Amino acid sequence: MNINTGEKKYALSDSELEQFHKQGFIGPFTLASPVEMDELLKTLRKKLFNTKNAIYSTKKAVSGGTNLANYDRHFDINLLSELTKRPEIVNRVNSILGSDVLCWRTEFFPKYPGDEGTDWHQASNFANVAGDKKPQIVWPNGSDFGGTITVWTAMTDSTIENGCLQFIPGTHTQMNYDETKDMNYDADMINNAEKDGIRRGFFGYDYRQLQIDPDWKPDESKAEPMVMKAGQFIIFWSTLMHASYPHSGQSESMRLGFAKRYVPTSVQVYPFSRELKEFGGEASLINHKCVLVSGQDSYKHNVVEEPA
Ligand SMILES: O=C(O)CCC(=O)C(=O)O
Ligand SMILES: [Fe+2]
Repeated sequence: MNINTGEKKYALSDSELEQFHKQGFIGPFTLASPVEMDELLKTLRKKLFNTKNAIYSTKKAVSGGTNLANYDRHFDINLLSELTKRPEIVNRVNSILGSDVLCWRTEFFPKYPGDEGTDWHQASNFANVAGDKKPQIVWPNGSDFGGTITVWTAMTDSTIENGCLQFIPGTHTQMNYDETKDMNYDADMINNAEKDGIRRGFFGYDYRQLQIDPDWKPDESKAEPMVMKAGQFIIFWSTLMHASYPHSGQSESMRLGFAKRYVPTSVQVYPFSRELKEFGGEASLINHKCVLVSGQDSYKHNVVEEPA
């Protein structure tokens, strides 16, 4: 079955694609107006509280920051499933990954007033926080690089003051972190660490533990803030050096991002894992599927939810 195979109205232009390959990200683009996104978020909040049908609700999933309770709610909330398939997003992802694309994970990234920023990090195969240290995505033999395309949608305004994303352009082709190294989870670390004068952490981990060179430091002088209006989204390689500012607490409202992660159908998702153990929680992957958001799946590597 096919979806999103018609006219690619929102495809990236040649110059946008060139820019994407050069800097590792492109955007922001607009999905909805701030008023529309605000309405959507109001509806969504009520649904998010009802975790009865959330696929990871059965086992321990701690709350606060990013964690398993924030993962993959597109399986039980239609509104989120629809978001992952929006042509404004998928057409552009197709320009990068080709016509046959899976969404394999969605995640919320909330920052409440006073919350620390997100550590600088890069993710290639996502073994980084996995308790079993197994790669969560595996590209075909011969691929020179891995990673996933992340589409991060601002569900609220995202500003320097309330913790917007930061990128270091052009850093997506070389990993500064070794995802096979161990990282300790410690919930007491959340909102409790300062790194080079900035309050930052990785939701209970310290991402610096994965550094290939323990003495290396990201060149923050090259970092760019990704200021976005509610309803805008940005597209980036997970291998791009990215982080976020702390929420300064000057404003009372939270910042919320909804990340959707995409790979081509040739990629194997969770090939070695039957459960997720990360961010202090654990859950079975038995109800996990990849969602085909465009084209077709001729590889059959993964359990795939096809369009109705
Ligand atoms: O929103 C954030 O602070 C971090 C987001 C992130 O790391 C991601 O989407 O991969
Ligand atoms: Fe990330």
